[in-house]
Amino acid sequence: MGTELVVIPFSHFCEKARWGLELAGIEFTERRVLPMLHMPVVRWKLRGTDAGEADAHSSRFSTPVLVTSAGPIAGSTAILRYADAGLFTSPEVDAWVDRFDDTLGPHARRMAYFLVFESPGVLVELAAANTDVFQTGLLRVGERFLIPRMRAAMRIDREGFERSHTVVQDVMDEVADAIADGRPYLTGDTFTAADLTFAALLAPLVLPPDYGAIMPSPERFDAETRALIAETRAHPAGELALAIYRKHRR
Ligand SMILES: N[C@@H](CCC(=O)N[C@@H](CS)C(=O)NCC(=O)O)C(=O)O
Repeated sequence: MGTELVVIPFSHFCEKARWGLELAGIEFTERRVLPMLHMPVVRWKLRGTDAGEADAHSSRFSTPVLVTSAGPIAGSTAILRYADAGLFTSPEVDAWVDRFDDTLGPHARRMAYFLVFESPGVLVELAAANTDVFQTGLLRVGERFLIPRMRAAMRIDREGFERSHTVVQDVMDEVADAIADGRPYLTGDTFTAADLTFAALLAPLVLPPDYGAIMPSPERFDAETRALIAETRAHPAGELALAIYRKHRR
């Protein structure tokens, strides 16, 4: 059996792993599952191992999981390290990656889901574009149960959105400060895991054209959301994320 990456296709943590594997030229197939449907699949893939770890924002059975002939590897950073340990060039890089995983990732996700849930039809469109007819059909009938569950699990409401927006802005300002001397990458002249992680985890808010799943176009959202996307893209940290996508994602 070949190497398989279990993903929630539009998830930015999954994009981070997928990007790392593609960049390293590792052959793999994707098993694309919708939120909640990921649970039995990941449980099965991790059976008999102690791989996977819950954290403040995700369960032990979260995606991505890479299933290799040597066993499963759970978590986007472990998969990125497996794909190319050479991207982790210094303790400074490790620290940025940890910071993005712990703050930018969960908070950008909460913002993105909030915006999707406020835009009727977008979640089903995401499923249709990135999974199969069966899962899309299930979502069509189950959406009204799934969305409240996801809202409760990740505290996705207007107040949470505002709080997360502040956190994301703080991280973006920190990134802008780090590159204010004109350096092309977060830690200097070399592209590292910090840059890849930052770009992938900010991606749902800047919607880069080369994202590894089909995402909604900004036109699919209301004026307020389109303004937020434009503002995020124009921020020096948003510009960095888009530049990293342009240079390193194909
Ligand atoms: N720290 C984990 C976080 C992964 C994560 O939060 N994955 C989300 C998708 S964006 C997920 O599968 N959530 C469902 C769950 O936690 O069961 C990583 O870097 O891989």
